[in-house]
Amino acid sequence: MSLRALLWDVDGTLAETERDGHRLAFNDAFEALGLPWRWSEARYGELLAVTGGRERLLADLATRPDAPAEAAEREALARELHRRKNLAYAARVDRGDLGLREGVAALIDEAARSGLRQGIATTTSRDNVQALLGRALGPGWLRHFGAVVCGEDVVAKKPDPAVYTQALARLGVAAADALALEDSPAGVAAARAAGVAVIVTRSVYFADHAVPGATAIGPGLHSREGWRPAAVGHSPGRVTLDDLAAWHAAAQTPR
Ligand code: XBP
Ligand code: MG
Repeated sequence: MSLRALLWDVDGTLAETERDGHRLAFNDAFEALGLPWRWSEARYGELLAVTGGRERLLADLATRPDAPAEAAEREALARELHRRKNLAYAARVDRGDLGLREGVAALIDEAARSGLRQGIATTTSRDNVQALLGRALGPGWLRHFGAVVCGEDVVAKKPDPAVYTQALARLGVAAADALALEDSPAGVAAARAAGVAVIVTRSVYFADHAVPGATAIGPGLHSREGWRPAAVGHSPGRVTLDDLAAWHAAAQTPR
């Protein structure tokens, strides 16, 4: 069992999209529909327990006395808000508000040069992935990824393992030969349920959360410092494929 594929989460892992992108875009959508609601950073952090933007809206609407009482009306409102949120998100990405986290582009590039397969396994939509990666990596971004599995491709979103099992199937790689990169407890649970080892790059919203099942946890790919267990590479600098291969190998060893 050797490391043959990297499976990337998007939101929180490739970029800090939640606080600086989706949250603000949801607020843009509330404003555009003349609604007085706004999600603070803290409230959005609570709502992230619900994966999926439309599902998150429905969870919030269920708590609001000034939201429509009828379930069908709430559904329609959530759909329209979510549609507008995604347009606002794309506009924010397009004007350069959301760059990739440091170390991400270098690792994608290193993995590609080393012949590793790479896939995306995300709860968000293909349009949102296209907006983010098209802007960050350029129009040829898709050539790095043999599988892009998004929220609309599966019946159940994370923590369900479906995005991971589909990505593995499309890449033709066994779960034991892949490593997932995630930031959230739900994402880690999804990868583990698919039998894939996971490393966690802490994002702002999940900086302190317990993440049971992770093979390694650290502050981000930009630095080898602060990782548990420690990265194998001794020089300071970014996390490299050697570090990932060592964590992956350790995860395969029965304890
Ligand atoms: C990401 C999500 C998504 C995004 C918003 O989770 O839960 O819902 O917050 O995107 P993960 P959509 O990083 O674990 O994949 O509005 O397109 O759902
Ligand atoms: Mg995430």
